[in-house]
Amino acid sequence: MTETFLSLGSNLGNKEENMDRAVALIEERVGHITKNSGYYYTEPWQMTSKNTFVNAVVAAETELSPLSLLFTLQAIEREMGRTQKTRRGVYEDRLIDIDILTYGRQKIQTYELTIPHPLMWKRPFVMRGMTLIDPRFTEEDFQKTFCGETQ
Ligand code: PH2
Ligand code: MG
Ligand code: MG
Repeated sequence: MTETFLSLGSNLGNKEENMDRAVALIEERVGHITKNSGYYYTEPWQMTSKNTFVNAVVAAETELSPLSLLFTLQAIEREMGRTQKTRRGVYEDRLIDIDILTYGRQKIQTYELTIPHPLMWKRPFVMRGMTLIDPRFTEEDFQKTFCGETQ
């Protein structure tokens, strides 16, 4: 069993309902959700859009391998109607986006996956969820916990 932190976001359609559905599907297919930041509202970060986001961070206990986890999350996104992710490298509005932040303490760098998520420290909409889960999480603590002392 491995604890994985996931970031969720929606800025199209019925955002809260999209998030509820994604959380239910994660619980069903990924594993039991043990930590949940709850929903919070954020302005689009590094993208031009008038659609405010609903974001959340959750942690689930999973038996899936990192790659199966990725494919499972991508299947959930597809089933929920997500089409393209970026257009010419620019972030698009989306019904649902689920990103893997961490997978245990593992560092993974393959063609498909970079874990921990390389941008998580820079993204206020992710760090807000982390600190809602545990107010003691600072970027420094998190780096130590998930990336080792030296990074
Ligand atoms: N996701 C992005 C880019 N920008 N901004 C907010 N507020 N919330 C997001 O989930 C988000 C974003 C890329 O996936
Ligand atoms: Mg994303
Ligand atoms: Mg994504």
